[in-house]
Amino acid sequence: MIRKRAILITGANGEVGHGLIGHLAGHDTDILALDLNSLDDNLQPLVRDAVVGDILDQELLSRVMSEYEIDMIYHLAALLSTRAEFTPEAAHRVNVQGTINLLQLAIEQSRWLGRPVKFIFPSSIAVYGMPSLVVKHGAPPVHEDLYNMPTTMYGCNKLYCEHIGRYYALNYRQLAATPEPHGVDFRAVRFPGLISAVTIPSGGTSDFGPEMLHAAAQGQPYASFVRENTRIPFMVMPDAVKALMMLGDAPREQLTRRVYNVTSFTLSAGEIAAIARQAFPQAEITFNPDDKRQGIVDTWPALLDDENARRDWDWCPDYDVDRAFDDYLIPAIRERYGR
Ligand code: AKB
Repeated sequence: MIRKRAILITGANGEVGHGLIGHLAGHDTDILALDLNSLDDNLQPLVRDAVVGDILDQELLSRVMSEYEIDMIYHLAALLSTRAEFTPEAAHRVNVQGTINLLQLAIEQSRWLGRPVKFIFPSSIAVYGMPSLVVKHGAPPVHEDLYNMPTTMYGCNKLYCEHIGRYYALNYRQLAATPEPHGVDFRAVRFPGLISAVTIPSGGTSDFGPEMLHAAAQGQPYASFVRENTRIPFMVMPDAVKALMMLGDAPREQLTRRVYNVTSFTLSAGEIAAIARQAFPQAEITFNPDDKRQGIVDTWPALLDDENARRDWDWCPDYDVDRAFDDYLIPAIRERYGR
């Protein structure tokens, strides 16, 4: 075989990447890990190759094209919502042009392979823009097609990438004399706030949840940048990885749409603080809302409707709120910090 077979994971050294590589490695999968930063030592043995580089580097992507036969891409690389607000134009380049670069790679690979390349894309609750707190807290679980009015560059990027992913899957070069023979099998999940026991997020606005928990376990004082009564949906990382895997494995004919909500539980910042204080009595948690970041989280829905994912590909979280903290987060975080 001239080219090495692999699945490509971009943003491989990020939070979701850690969880995904760990899970995939157990399924004897050859992984090509791509990240701006070098892969953590504990992940290196789990991947076939690890490349340090930028998804905006066309020369790098051409080298990937020449060296690897890729039939599946998990495109995780992104600048998250808070960080993107400080450099919105750079976020657009990374989050949108970077995604288009990877979709182009997928199209080219599909021509060589003679079949569609699966492109798994993590979207976000940031694509929603609830018009007011009254609407947010009065709304039933939000369906994918409602309130798609993002107020952040990141949310705009994710919503637009959902649409270009659908375009590459269904309408790419639609006026050409010979239509694209195979194309991209684009599939996306809209993640709620994600909480991992083994990594700490950076640059997100839902990060108050994981930040609070990890600070409490280390006995570090934590001042929440959102109000106590701020409620958004969350999911623990094992369920996020499960959702990506299930969506990727779902037979194409079962999918009635390309973008799906997934969720697990909704908690307020105050409820997370109560759980943290119970588990780590030395926790020093205060609330000092940052009006601007608060304003972002207030536009995100409190409840998500994930009925489409449940119907089309049998989605169901393994971790409800009790199991998430009792069986995963608290025990693993205790072990991580020796508390
Ligand atoms: C963020 O806070 O930006 C992300 C997200 C909600 O997609 N964690």
